Amino acid sequence: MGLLKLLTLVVLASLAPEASALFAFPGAEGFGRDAVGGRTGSVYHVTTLADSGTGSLRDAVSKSNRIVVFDVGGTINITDRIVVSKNIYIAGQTAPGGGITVYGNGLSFSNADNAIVRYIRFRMGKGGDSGKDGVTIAEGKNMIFDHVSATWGRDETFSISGDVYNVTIQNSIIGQGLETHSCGGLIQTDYGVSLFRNLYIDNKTRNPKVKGKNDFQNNVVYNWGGGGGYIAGDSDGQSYANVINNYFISGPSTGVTAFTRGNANFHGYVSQNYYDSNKNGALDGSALCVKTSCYSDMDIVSTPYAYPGPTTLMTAPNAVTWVLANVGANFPSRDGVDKRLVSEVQSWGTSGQLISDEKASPMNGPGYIAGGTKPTDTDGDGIPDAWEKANGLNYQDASDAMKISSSGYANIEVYVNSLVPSTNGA
Ligand SMILES: *[C@@H]1O[C@H](CO)[C@@H](O)[C@H](O)[C@H]1NC(C)=O
Ligand SMILES: *[C@@H]1O[C@H](CO)[C@@H](O)[C@H](O)[C@H]1NC(C)=O
Ligand SMILES: CC(=O)N[C@H]1CO[C@H](CO)[C@@H](O)[C@@H]1O
Repeated sequence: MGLLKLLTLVVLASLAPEASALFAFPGAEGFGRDAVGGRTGSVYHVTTLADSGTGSLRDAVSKSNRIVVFDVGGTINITDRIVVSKNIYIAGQTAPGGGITVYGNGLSFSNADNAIVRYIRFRMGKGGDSGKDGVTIAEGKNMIFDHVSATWGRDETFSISGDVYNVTIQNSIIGQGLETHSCGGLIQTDYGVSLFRNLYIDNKTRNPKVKGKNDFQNNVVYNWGGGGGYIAGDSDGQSYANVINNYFISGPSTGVTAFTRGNANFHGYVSQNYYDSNKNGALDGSALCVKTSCYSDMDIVSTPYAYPGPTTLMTAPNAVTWVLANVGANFPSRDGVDKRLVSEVQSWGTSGQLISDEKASPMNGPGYIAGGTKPTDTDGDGIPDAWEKANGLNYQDASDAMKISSSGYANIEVYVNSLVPSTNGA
């Protein structure tokens, strides 16, 4: 090989990582971090809490290539399920007031390739379609869910099952699957799911149930029921999972150990997973032994799988502190349901329940979410005047929102991402 050709290759190789280093947003991690959302599309304003029609969330996600911002806050009551198109960035952090809760049925992200979904609550509830999930992904690729609160699924609450490639769920709450199924979710695909810093809570079973290629780090699992906490596969097929620095805390409904139903087909790299089984009102668990007996007969491997892991890995006790302080749709603020769930964990074993009707829960349904007022946006491009002025944009020119900035992100992405933290963990 000639020297020039070699040099060219070296230069190209050193450029390549930078070119691909533009993650979905600053702080996007794991298999789904490359999702591009609506970066090359247009801005769509959600202007109404109505279930359908112009300006509704349903309409917003019905066509691909959109960055969805919210001019209103509050509860969007839906009757039918919402089906999300490809290349959508749902920027829930732009909502005024108390943010956005979607209540009454679930959402499908099947084939919603390149979805970016942040700071929004999906609360399906008993009125949703029987036998359906709160959030479903049955096929598709490159999706990332960040600071999402998903509860009250009638089948699974958040389910990924099928030919699904490269998905991350991070900093999210998955909880209170409704009885009789009461499931956190199946997470089963051979093509990569990352679960980082999530809270799984009050599900009878599948918190989660994992099959395939999976990276499970710094999660907190609380008050799983008799069906199990982390369920390792349990049938044919081969699974390859990292299970690192998670904390499992038993609650009033818990009657089985943290890991169940593993077998020799489930290959797990396990490290420093804490288990507090005594329900004594204090967080005083300790690390599980690194033996198949502590991990329900899974095949324990000695090297971690080289998956795209979290930038900052916390110890399991530190992950509990961080997760409880930051998890879920916590911007502009946490709602009553999430506050209640976090307080259940903080009872360290004495409070929490599995429910069959969200109205019968202590929260009595999704609660009231304040509407708020959106900041002044003269040109209506989704970026408030104040931010445009402070950042060298023209508040009277709507065309600058979708222009790509020197960062590689569209200007509006720089704005929506600036509203919330760009790092995870501490
Ligand atoms: C949605 O339903 C709840 C009751 O479950 C109600 O309090 C709220 O006002 C409804 N929101 C809208 C926008 O209709
Ligand atoms: C999934 O991500 C990996 C990189 O982490 C990439 O090599 C692969 O092509 C992606 N798969 C799809 C279907 O996009
Ligand atoms: C075994 C167990 O804890 N089951 C619970 C599962 O969840 C429902 C509510 O979703 C409870 O009612 C069950 O007791």
